[in-house]
Amino acid sequence: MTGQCVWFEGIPFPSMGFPSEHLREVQENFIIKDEDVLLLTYPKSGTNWLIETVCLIHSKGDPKWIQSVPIGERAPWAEAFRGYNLLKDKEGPRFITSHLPVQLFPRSFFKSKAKMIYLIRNPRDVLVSGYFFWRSAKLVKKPQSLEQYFEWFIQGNVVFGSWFDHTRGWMSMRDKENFLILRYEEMKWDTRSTVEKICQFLGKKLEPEELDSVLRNSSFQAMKENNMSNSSLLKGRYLEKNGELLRKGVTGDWKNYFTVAQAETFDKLFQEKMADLPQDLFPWK
Ligand code: PPS
Repeated sequence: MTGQCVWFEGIPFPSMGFPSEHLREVQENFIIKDEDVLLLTYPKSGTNWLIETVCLIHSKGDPKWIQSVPIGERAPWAEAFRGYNLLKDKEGPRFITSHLPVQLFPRSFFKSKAKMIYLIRNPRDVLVSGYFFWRSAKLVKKPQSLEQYFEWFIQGNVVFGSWFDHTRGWMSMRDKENFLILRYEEMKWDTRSTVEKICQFLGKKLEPEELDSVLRNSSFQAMKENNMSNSSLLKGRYLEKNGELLRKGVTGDWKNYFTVAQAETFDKLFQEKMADLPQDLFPWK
């Protein structure tokens, strides 16, 4: 995958839209303001679902905004050249999305009071989701098989680097007041409680019918039907015609794809890399 990538400080980035001088500018000079809200994920962890949810909380469940403005303009990606330019000129509290590992993140954040939500997902499902996505993306060397992508993923030879390093890096922030960790799995299993948790973290109060509307309009089906959120705008330039951001939207899909040997290899690696972190951070099976 990394054959066609741009490398910055040892991390591979997609070949279009992430020039290294720009990544340096983001790291050194992008000013994060106290009132900004940051949405941080490793790719394929449910980023777009989190954005949609936070935008709907902001609009108190009114779907007008999410149905009229592309998702990438509502919460631009800081590390993407285009996203950064949108953010620089934005007034007021901003929603900022990023897949950056902690060591490359804008330095100003670490001195700010800006709130960050870090969404993680079972890396086995991240791997499967990534395999299907990158196979139909135009920005990277396409994997030829799941077997090949499995090897790339466990070695960290994928865009934005190793899942293990990314997760370990950001987990070091977990005791900070302005840092909320969410899991894709808990969002799936109890979406309502997760949305309430986000509201509490952001200091937002929703009426019951507003909360219902957030849940209805951020569902997998609603997002799949919303052309502002379903990646149809990416087709052509970035994605092949058959590329889908909203593929299945389930937990545990890796069980349909991993061989027994791959599952064992993955378990062993997970143990090696993550054993010293509290295991209740990772509530998946
Ligand atoms: S990206 O390209 O990194 O920004 O992708 P990202 O949004 O992080 O992850 C894509 C996966 O999230 C799933 N998704 C959802 N699941 C449940 N409900 C909703 N509303 C939802 N929206 C997106 C999406 O289907 C991708 O997972 P897979 O397993 O491939 O289906």
